[in-house]
Amino acid sequence: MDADKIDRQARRILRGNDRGGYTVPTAGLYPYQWNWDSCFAAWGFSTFDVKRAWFEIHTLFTGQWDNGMVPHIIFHKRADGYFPGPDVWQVDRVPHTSGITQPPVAATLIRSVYDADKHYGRVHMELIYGRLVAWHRWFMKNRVEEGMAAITHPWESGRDNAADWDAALENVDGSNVGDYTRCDTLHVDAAMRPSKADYDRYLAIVQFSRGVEWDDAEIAANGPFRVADVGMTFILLRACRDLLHIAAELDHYTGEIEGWIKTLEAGVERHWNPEGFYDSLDLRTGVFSGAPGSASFLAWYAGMQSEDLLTLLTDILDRTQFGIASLDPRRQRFDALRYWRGPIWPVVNAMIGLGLAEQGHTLLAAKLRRDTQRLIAEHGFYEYFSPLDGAPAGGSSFTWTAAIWLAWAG
Ligand code: 9YW
Repeated sequence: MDADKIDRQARRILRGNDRGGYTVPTAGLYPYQWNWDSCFAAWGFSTFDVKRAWFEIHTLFTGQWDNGMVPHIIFHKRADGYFPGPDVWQVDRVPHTSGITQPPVAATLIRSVYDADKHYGRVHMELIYGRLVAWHRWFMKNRVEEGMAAITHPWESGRDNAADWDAALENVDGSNVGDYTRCDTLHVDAAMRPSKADYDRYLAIVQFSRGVEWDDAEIAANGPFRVADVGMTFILLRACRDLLHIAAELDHYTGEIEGWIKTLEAGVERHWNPEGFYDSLDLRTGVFSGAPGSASFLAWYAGMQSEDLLTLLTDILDRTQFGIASLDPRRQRFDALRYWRGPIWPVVNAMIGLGLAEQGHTLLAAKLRRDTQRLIAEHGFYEYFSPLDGAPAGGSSFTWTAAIWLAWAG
């Protein structure tokens, strides 16, 4: 392995996906700015161009809504080849955005960028701090129920077609969405993407929320899909801890954030499925999803400890050579190449690995990092990979895979 050469390739990918202040996840398939991809991109940039890293964060927050929500896509300028675009979301603001959010990794990764740039970073932190607080406050007010973070659309989780959503989606009527043309299957093999039935339901949910003009209370009361996402709860809890750290460093009031952390810590307990893992649950029916997926293992990242979970993690790591499959390979619904129903995502490996290292599971963390390193070095900067043989899948020259290489795996 020529690490310097791979480093150079990774930097070239970030530069190549740079559209002048924001980075697209990959050309063609995802031609706009995505929320959590962008935060990972900033982390990657911070290893060689910290000014560019801050720029990425500022452009992301140009999409922030007045209510504090930071949308999952910012449509800065017109681009072809993506559906659903701004005309479908119909959000009345500029820059145009989608109407849903994504996992709030921002506070965590901004803290890392700041660590790489203590001197000039301070002013950026000051500028962005209030925006981060506003976003977290929006989450706590509108999305946190009994301490668990709810998603109103599978896309919000960042794990679009994960098995976690199967039962809840059954209750969404996708039969009246009208005609539409997908673009994702023009770029990538349809067998590696969510199904048509999934897409119909995704659109039905968008049409509902658009119909009530993105009114959070209305969506909470009557929206067709509301699931307490174990990944979202863990990521939000972790982000609140990092926000608290930033607040203390900048000498801001910390009481409100401390309260959020307590609420979410209590919520984490409700995610525990007695089958033996942290799980998502349908807030409309109270039923667990029964899907031990990669998000369950973000527990350590969120600052939790669990011996039971450690056993399950070791079991899964023994079965896959490249890290954590997005669904336990022993489950019937496991599908090695279909997006979030089996494949390994380097970005999730990185979050799990960081958490394990912080919680003292150093050997496991080192293994996960080495496995991810080998995966990327041998197979390239793809979007996701088969846990069975490491076969690459999805988009190529992928921003967050390159970023993870630079900041963690490489
Ligand atoms: C979509 C960009 C995004 C990621 C998500 C991933 C996928 C598809 O691609 O979403 O159309 O939004 O599931 O996590 O942010 O890489």
